[in-house]
Amino acid sequence: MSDHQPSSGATSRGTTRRRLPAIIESTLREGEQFYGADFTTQQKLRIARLLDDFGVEYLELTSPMASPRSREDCETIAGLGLRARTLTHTRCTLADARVAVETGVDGVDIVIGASPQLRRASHGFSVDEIIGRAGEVIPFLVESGVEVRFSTEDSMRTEIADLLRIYERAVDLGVHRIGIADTVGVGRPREIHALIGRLSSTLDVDVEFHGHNDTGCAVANAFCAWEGGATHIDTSVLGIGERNGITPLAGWIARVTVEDRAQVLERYRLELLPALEREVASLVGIDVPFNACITGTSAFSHKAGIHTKAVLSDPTTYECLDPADFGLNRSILTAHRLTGWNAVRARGVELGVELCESRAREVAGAIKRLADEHSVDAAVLDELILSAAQAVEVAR
Ligand code: HCA
Ligand code: CU
Repeated sequence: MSDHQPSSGATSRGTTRRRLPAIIESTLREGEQFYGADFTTQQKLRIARLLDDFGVEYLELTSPMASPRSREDCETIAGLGLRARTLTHTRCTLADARVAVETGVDGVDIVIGASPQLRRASHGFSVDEIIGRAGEVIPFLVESGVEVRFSTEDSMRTEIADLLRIYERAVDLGVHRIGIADTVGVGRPREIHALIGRLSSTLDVDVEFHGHNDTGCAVANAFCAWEGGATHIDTSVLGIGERNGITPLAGWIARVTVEDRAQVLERYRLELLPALEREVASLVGIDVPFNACITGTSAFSHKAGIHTKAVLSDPTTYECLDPADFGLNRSILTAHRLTGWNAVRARGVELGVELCESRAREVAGAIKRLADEHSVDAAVLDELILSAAQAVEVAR
């Protein structure tokens, strides 16, 4: 049983229960744009199934226009009969939209650059021309019966008046969802909260947020987007994507688990997350970063004596998440100069011996002296504990 009780205040901080946003998992679209990603068909199918088992609500797939293989894979994944809805991502052209619908996906995510920078350097269209294109593509998609999302790339550097004009038209044309993309990771959490708040109070439509992590704000920005009214949040496994990527799935899950653990447990099979992240990391040739939320190697390790003492008596003192929810264990590090006698005694119990306080203090003191000279192997600590216990036995 979990030793984190909801009443402890360590989890479920939200007082009112609001529906969490749906996850649009973009490892198979944004993630393919990561420098180390070059997925084979089999690898894409594997990732799609793992994400579906985990419970994400949507899978976003690379545009079928990207390459012949991209098109075939998109068709194959759309035909798997997964629980997650499948989406593909296309430019705002009728030609792309037609092919997207032919792949059999449940929905199409249209994107077009809207900031002055992208209008100038990417496609050269004015805001009126963007609206004109939307007027061609959205009705076609709506009539095709797919779920339609219309997003402005680089929304955070686009004038709000331009965003409003574009989205008002998109909503009139019948889109199901609009998308705000912080394409260069420049958005501030409160600014995103305000923008999404304004859009969701002005327009009767679902709102998606896609945030890049260039300034380390991707999880905070996604969370503020949800607080502002976003109904859908984009993630990728480990955050992989262009440059240093987007909101990482595990970071998002950590954030919302703290907020509303019960709702997260109802939706997602959290115990599948560590293996999913390890597998995607190995497919793209990286390690899971040590500081990844939940799945990083040090995410649940405790070191200083003051911390370990408290964690041993009540883990919620220094953990806002329960590793057991994710099928993980915490680790109490003991063989170092910051150690404390409580941690030494707890290690003794794991080894099957009981040390009294004064013996445990002696061992802790010995470890500190050794560790001041050189790093101490965990086996050395165990030997010290066992010989201290033996000395007690002999003395009896
Ligand atoms: C891209 C850009 C995009 C699109 C996001 C969206 C971004 O690579 O096509 O569709 O909302 O960050 O703007 O990923
Ligand atoms: Cu992106």
